[in-house]
Parts: sequence; C-alpha cells; structure tokens
Amino acid sequence: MSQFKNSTIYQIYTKSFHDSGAKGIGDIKGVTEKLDYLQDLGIDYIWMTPFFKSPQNDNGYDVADYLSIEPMFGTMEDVEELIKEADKRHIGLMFDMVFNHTSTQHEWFQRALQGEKEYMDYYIFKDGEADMPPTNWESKFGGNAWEYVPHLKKWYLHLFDVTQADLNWDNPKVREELKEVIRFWKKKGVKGFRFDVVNLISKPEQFENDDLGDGRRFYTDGPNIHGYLKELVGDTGIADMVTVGEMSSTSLENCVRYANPEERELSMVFNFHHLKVDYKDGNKWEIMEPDYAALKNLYEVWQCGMQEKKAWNALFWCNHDQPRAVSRFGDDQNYWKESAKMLATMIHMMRGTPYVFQGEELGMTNANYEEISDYQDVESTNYYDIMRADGKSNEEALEVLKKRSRDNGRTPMQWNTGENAGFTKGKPWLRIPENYVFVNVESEQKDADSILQYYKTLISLRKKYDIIAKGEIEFLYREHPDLFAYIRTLKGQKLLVLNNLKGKQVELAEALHLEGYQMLLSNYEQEDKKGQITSLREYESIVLLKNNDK
Ligand code: TEU
Repeated sequence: MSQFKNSTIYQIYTKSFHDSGAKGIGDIKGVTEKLDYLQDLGIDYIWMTPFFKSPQNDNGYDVADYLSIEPMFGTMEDVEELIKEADKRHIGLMFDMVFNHTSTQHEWFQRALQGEKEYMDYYIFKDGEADMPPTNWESKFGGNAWEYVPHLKKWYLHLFDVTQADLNWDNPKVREELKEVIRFWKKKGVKGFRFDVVNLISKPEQFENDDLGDGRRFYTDGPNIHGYLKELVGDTGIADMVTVGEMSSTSLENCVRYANPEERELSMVFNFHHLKVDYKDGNKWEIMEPDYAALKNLYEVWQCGMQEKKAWNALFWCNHDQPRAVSRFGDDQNYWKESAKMLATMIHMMRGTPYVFQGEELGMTNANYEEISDYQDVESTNYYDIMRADGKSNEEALEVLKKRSRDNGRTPMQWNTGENAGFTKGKPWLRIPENYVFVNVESEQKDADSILQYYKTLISLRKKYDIIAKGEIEFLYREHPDLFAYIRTLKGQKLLVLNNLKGKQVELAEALHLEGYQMLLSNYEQEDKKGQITSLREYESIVLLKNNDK
C-alpha cells in the first residue's frame, strides 16, 4: 500500500508554532523542540509552510531564494537538524514549494527589472500603456492582477500580491530552475512536498479580457498543466514520495488526473469546494451560514468521483488560509468539545489522507479580534480597505474579518496556561486568543476526554484498521438535513460512521440495529443502547465496526 494512505499529516505554520527564543516569531528550532509532542500525537509527516528567504509580505509565500533560510526562522543547520531529529522519530518532512510566483525581491525578478532579457522571460511581462493593463483579471488579494513598470514600459502579472510575480512556466529554463530546487531539498532528506497553487502555473497562450469573471477560467488547470506536472515529478524522481498539490478553483475532472497513481503526477490534492459553502454567491467577503446540504453533496461527489477513478484525496477542514473549523462549522460556545470531535471524525474516517493543522487537535477557535490593528494578513488588510471603500462601516468590515480573515488560523499555537500560551518568551507577532487558558496542549494532555486525546485515537485507528485507509466508501442518509453518514467496506468488513452535523438531537426514522457491530469510537459516553440506535445527540459521532460475516 502506498505509504501515505494510512498516514496522517500535520501542518505547521512555521511563524506561529513555537519560538525557541524571544523573537515573538515561531522558528525552525522551535519545531525541533516540539517533535516529541508530534511523535506522541502519532502523525507521520509534517508539512511546514515556507521558511525560505523572503521579505514576508505574504508570510513566506513570497520567496526571494528557494535555497536559503530566512534568518528570522533560523539557519540551514537548523533545518538539517530538524530533518535528522524528525527522522529519528519516524516523521518525514514535507516542504512547501511556491512555484507559481516568486517574490519581486528574488534575484531573477530584480535582474528582469534591470531589463535583462533572459530574466524578463522568467516572468510574464506584456507591453502596454501606463493606464491600460493588458487584461481585466483580478488579483486573488484584490485589485487588478497587473503591475506597470514605467522604465520598462511593461506590465507584469501577479495573481496574488503585487510583490508576488507569476513565473513563466512556458520557458523551459524556468522549469529547469525549479527542478533544481526540488533536487536540492530531496538531497537534504526531505520526504515529500506540498505545491502551492500548482494548478495555476500554466497560463494561456493568449491573454484576453474575461467578460464573465475575474480571469481565473483562463489560467486555472491551464493548457499544459498535466504535462508540466509530469515533467517536474518525473525529472526529479519524486513520483514515489508524498506530494500534495494545492488546487485553486479546480474541477473533479482534473483532480482525478492529478492524483491518480497511473498518471504519476501527485499523491493527492487539496480542493476547496467544501470550504465555500458559507460564501454568499461564491463571494468570500459576503457572510452566510454554512449550507450543510451543499457540504454533504460536495463530499459525496468528491469522495465517490475520486474513488471511481482510483484517485486520492487530501482530507482537511483547516489550514493557514482558513478560519478555524470549530468556529465555522461547529459551535465553539455551547458544544466546543463535541463539535470539534464530530468534525474530526467526519473527515478522518473518509477515504483519503487526513491533515491536522496545528491547534486543530486542541479545538483552537477563531481569533475574535475587535480592532483592525490586530490583523496582520495582507489579504485581510487589503479587503478591509476595499470593504470600507465600498461603503461598509468599520464595525461591519470587522464583523466580516472576524469570520473570514486568514489570521483566524494563524494565531500562535497554544501550548500551556503560561505567559503567551508558552509560544514565545517575547511579544507574539499576532495576538493570542484569550481562551488559551483552557484550550492548550498541557491542559488537554491531562484531560482524558479532551479533543487532543480524541485526535490521538483517530490517528491510531487509521493505523490499526486497514479498512480506514483501504475501504470503499458509500454514503447513507443522503437526503437527511442533519446527518452525515457513510459506510466503508473491505473484504466483508464494515465500518459505519454516523455524525450529527447540528446542535440539536436527531431522531432516526428507523432504528439502526447494532447486532455484530463493535463500538470503535464516539464523542459521547455510550451507555447501553439496547442493541440499537434510535437517535443521535447534539453533534454526536459514532464509529462502528463489523467484522466479516462468516
Ligand atoms: O493559497 C492559495 C489561495 O488562493 C487561497 O488559499 C487564498 O489564500 C485564499 O483563497 C484567498 O481568499 C496559497 C497559500 O496557501 C497562501 O497562504 C498564499 O497566500 C497563496 O497561495 C499565494 O502563495
């Protein structure tokens, strides 16, 4: 079996994990110091967000040199030490490759700015007048996606921040440079890679206005994307390592190719459709309650669609770009523990590889900031200005950020009840939510019923029962508004997973008979059910196993 199928991957947002000193910023040594915690949790791989040399306009997703370490995070020796120490604990490291764009501080871009033809071809420069961007495409962080360089009389494309210039993958030299980056880190002992927005790398031949949208339909899953991925993976010999591609606004049709072992592109993919079910009219900055029917449907379509073509999914609720799941899809006030555990059960028992984003295993919540000055993220501050210019009041704009800001997922890891939640001895770069006094590692390690202990169990079940990694999936109660249920099957064995998505009790129309089933896990005490289940309590999850009928 492919090694990643019964694995769990832990995502570290380097800047917010643990500061080994008093800088107020998480660093590489800080990760090494916490490896025992991660080993105890039972995870197999760590995906670390970028710590390469970078001006940090987008917290490291603006890379100025892929082969050197940003001093505030540490040194190359620190990285080597981390790889070695992780290896001792059977934990593999996955590094984050941001190959759609570089920082404008990167030497390639700086040389392009000096008019060196060779390096101008590394990026996407178009001729034009100062008042006429080549197309009307929008940047993902707001505003037009082109920036004018007066002395060159040219525009360059930036799908993200103006300091993140898109690379020209149609230039074979660019592709060779990026392969060298992979080879360099592979040689250092890295066990896998995460590829940032990798389905945006292949741009169209013609750049034209988008009369229907923001331009994404022209460059998402672009014309040469599968070829470029196969070349990158094949030429660097990483087809058998763990790789995951972040796929922005992608389609199932493309993902069954990206993540099908026969195509030799990637091990698995992140898609985000399920994380847009609370966007009103698809707009992230318009608040809406989650549409749970849509959520259920999306999971079903993706789980079954990927299974049908033998492609593999990454399973996740949280990452450094998303608000915290318990605040978003659960109830962090009235059913904090129950709903955090239910959300975890939902995805950990599905077909795919689960990702745990730092602090998710503690039930960390949204930040609940009251002031714009608390926010640091470039997307949040840009959109605050856009919302204000569009006529929203300060309070209204802050309400939106409270729910939608990426900083919700980036607040420092909560280690203990001490000063700064044990994250740093200095002043944290981002304000720590007040609930750290009870949402923290140390307290949850002492509590047998904690969210942390529950995650440990989920992770270990995947190792213990093959059916979780290998079983077929089929969905049950498909039209039910509140129940999210599925069955996994493997050689006559059955794993039944029932989740109540809501904070109200659900009665089953027909009692579910438990004969032959063994209770593997639940987020509630399970007193005698008298051989059947007739209802599920608020956010209740139940996992049942039935062995081969002989
Ligand atoms: O994110 C890609 C991306 O498009 C989104 O997750 C984006 O941040 C969000 O949808 C905007 O609403 C990746 C990285 O994960 C993110 O941190 C980087 O900022 C981005 O690429 C650029 O490198």
